Amino acid sequence: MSERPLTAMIDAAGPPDCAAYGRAGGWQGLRRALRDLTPEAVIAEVTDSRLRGRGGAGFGTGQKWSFVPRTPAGDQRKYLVANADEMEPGTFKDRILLEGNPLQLIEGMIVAGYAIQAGEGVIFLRGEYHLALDRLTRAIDEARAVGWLGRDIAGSGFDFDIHVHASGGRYICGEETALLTALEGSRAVPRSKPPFPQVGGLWGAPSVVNNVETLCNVPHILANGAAWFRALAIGPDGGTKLFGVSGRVKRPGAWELPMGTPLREIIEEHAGGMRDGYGLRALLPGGASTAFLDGGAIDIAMDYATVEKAGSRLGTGLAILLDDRTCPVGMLRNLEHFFAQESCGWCTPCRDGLPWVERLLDAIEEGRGEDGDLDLLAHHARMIGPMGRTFCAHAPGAIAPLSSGLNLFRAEFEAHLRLGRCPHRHAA
Ligand code: L3W
Repeated sequence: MSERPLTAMIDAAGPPDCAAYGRAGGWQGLRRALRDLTPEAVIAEVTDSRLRGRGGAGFGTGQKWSFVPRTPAGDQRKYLVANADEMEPGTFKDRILLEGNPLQLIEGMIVAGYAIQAGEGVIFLRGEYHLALDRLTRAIDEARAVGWLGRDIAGSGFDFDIHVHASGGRYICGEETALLTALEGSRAVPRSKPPFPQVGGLWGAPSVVNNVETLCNVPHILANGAAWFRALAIGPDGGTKLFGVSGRVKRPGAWELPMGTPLREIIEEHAGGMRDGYGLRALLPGGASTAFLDGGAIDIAMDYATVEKAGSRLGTGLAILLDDRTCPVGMLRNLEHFFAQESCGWCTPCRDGLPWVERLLDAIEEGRGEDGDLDLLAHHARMIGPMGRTFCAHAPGAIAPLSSGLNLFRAEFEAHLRLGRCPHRHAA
């Protein structure tokens, strides 16, 4: 039993085939689920493990599965969707799992499909992930050929198959309801919730959408038990997590570590610390749509509750660092440019508000800022930041770095206005 189960089989030689996967411990979780457990017992085991969604929101996985209505045996018009549309800036964890060990995801999907009694699984894959598409397609074909997919899997009477859908390429497709709309062939705009996908999802049928990393944990929970999974973590959550760092560190990358690993250990030991001549100014702990934390907050544990208490969110767990030689206003401008460009345009506050935010940041960074611009930015943040003003979390996610940045970088913002230029750019 590996203490790094998600990445134990990932190496430079490429992904294992079905036989090698089995020799290294694969298929045990699925065998146990199909042979020994009812769907309800699988859900109970996953709930007991404290696995929470690794896409960013951290919703309890077993709880999410439990919302799917039970239907008579044989009625399998339900869907299990793997969200592999990894487009969050600074986040590159699912790619490692997809390219490194696609069978782990496939096994997790079959177990999840059995738990909710779905007949079909879909992998919604980021369009640019060409190598992952190639490896997933091969792995699915091989799994089908040897009987792990298709009818009557391992003599259990359970039928399940998986298809891959390569995304047309918009950030909003990673939002679960927009993803389902895209799969149905329509323009990818989010739907209002409720109904949640678990009761009214793909083609109106009960559907569960889980992140790739979430599903990759499932075979290990079933093979080794919920107590083993809980014990992998430090603190209140279960399991390990792919944590990562980008920015001016010596070794940017991602590593599988216990849930709750101290942020200082991730940055200083695994990422090698800041590059010579650079200090840590602030960081986004879990992707571009999380709030900035001051560099002084480095001594927190990377678990959901602790990061929230510190004023941000664990998000995807891949931190983006801002160093002390890069302009925070310029960084925010880049982030808001991305979010404004990727707004799907469905709700007015998001469609019109984010480009306005971007224009204000452009002006301030280029020395054209005016008195009152900071108040106007704060006003926009209040208008479009709170959940519930828009159909989905895109605008609130976009506003998280802005609101926190306006507080944390107040002096830098004011210096731009006072000097009529970016102090960082001209000092360089
Ligand atoms: C039933 C309820 N189900 C919530 C389910 C819901 C969904 C999950 C999370 O994602 C995150 C954000 C960013 N009854 C339920 C319920 N659910 N209440 O739980 O739902 P929610 O609404 O909390 O979040 P969300 O809108 O699904 C927002 C992150 O996504 N993000 C980007 C992530 C990007 C990646 C990537 O590229 N790999 O992950 C952007 O906002 O962190 O927390 O399934 O159905 N009452």
